[in-house]
Amino acid sequence: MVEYNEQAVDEWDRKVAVMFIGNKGVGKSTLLSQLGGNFKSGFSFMEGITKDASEQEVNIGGQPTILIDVPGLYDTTEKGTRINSKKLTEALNLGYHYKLFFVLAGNSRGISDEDLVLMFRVNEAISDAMGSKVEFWLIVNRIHGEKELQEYERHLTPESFQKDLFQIATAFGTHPVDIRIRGIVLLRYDEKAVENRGFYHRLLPCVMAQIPVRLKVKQISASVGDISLIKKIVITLSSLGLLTTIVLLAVL
Ligand SMILES: Nc1nc2c(ncn2[C@@H]2O[C@H](COP(=O)(O)OP(=O)(O)OP(=O)(O)O)[C@@H](O)[C@H]2O)c(=O)[nH]1
Ligand SMILES: [Mg+2]
Repeated sequence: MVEYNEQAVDEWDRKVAVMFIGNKGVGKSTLLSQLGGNFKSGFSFMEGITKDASEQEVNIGGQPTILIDVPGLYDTTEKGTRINSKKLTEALNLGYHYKLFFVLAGNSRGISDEDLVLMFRVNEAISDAMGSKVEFWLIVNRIHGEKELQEYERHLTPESFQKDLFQIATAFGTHPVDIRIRGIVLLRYDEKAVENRGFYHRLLPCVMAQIPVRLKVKQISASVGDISLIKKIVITLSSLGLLTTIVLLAVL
């Protein structure tokens, strides 16, 4: 008689889901559509375009894969931000094996405060519930021009990102950094690439390489106040950095 281990069968049955997490307008829906989905995208100054989480099943590298599109996290209002946090948390708790990506938009200052605090809040919710490292890929989308691209190539590494996030986590409170960045994809702003799914070949290897994880995530506790708080922290940290440099120079 063959005995089935119900839990093992359940694990086997779980589908793989790709999820792009980021703030509004960074290009999450556009990039998921490049992977074969058909998600609504567009430009909207105040409100995000994607209002609810939605799923579409596609075939990636011969494997049926669920693409999950979610709203951007931070909204201009407290209520909107709370609703988005809830929807994002629910989407992370659907029970799939998740391949996780952070998407951020190219910015002349590297990683924006809004993107950094989003990653901190997601880290916090994951740390509370998982107690182990969870790997993400980082996609920097809409990089404008060769110079900006070179700046990213030169300065942004998984280690530099890890350091930034650790500083923010320390300044915000006590949370350990349980997010690990496996790799970084840099995508230049490109009208044609968006029209003809030209980013597919850049995204596919990362999706294939990413190891799916099972998640149990606590409620993400984002609030609009985070943005002004992080601005203060970043200013304090950079002035502390300046202070250290001045002290070091004085000692030398
Ligand atoms: N030309 C060009 N447009 C892009 C690129 N990436 C994103 N876009 C455009 O940027 C706008 C915002 O993209 P979305 O995919 O809707 O962004 P989102 O992150 O899903 O935004 P929300 O749903 O509001 O959270 C759309 O008009 C896209 O067509 C790019 O690399 N090149
Ligand atoms: Mg969207």
